[in-house]
Amino acid sequence: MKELTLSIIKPDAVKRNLCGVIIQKIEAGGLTLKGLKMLQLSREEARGFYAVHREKPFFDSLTDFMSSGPIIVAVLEGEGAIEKYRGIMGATNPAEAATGTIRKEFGLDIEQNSVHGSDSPENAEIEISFFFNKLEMVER
Ligand code: FUP
Repeated sequence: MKELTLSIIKPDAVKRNLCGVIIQKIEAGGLTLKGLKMLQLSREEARGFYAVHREKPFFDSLTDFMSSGPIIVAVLEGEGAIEKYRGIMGATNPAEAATGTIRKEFGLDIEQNSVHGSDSPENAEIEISFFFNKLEMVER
């Protein structure tokens, strides 16, 4: 089933000029770009995006990091896009991620792990609408 998911190229990866190679891996993995833009979240916006994690010990550090520099947000489309993209990303902790995954190749640590991807259809819908309106997503 064709599905949509939200991808974020995080500040650590944008800073190191890794946007191109990461998008290359996404496209080579069979996912199609449906929307794409660069922006920088405010601290409050980052806290809103990660609200589900607000009770976690890493919440303050994570949201400071996510608002520390520009990010690229993208809507990806494909067959089983949510699971497919999580496979391309690799495990949350780069040290545990499989060879060839984005997080294994580029992630610095469990916080600065280069990319985000939605983990369920419900969250994909919430996360896509956090960043994109209808005019910013193309039919293709
Ligand atoms: P994932 O879905 O793989 O991004 O992982 P989680 O939803 O478990 O975590 C969301 C984000 O919180 C991760 F991308 C990085 C951050 N995190 C930490 O900073 N420290 C931790 O111990 C766990 C997660």
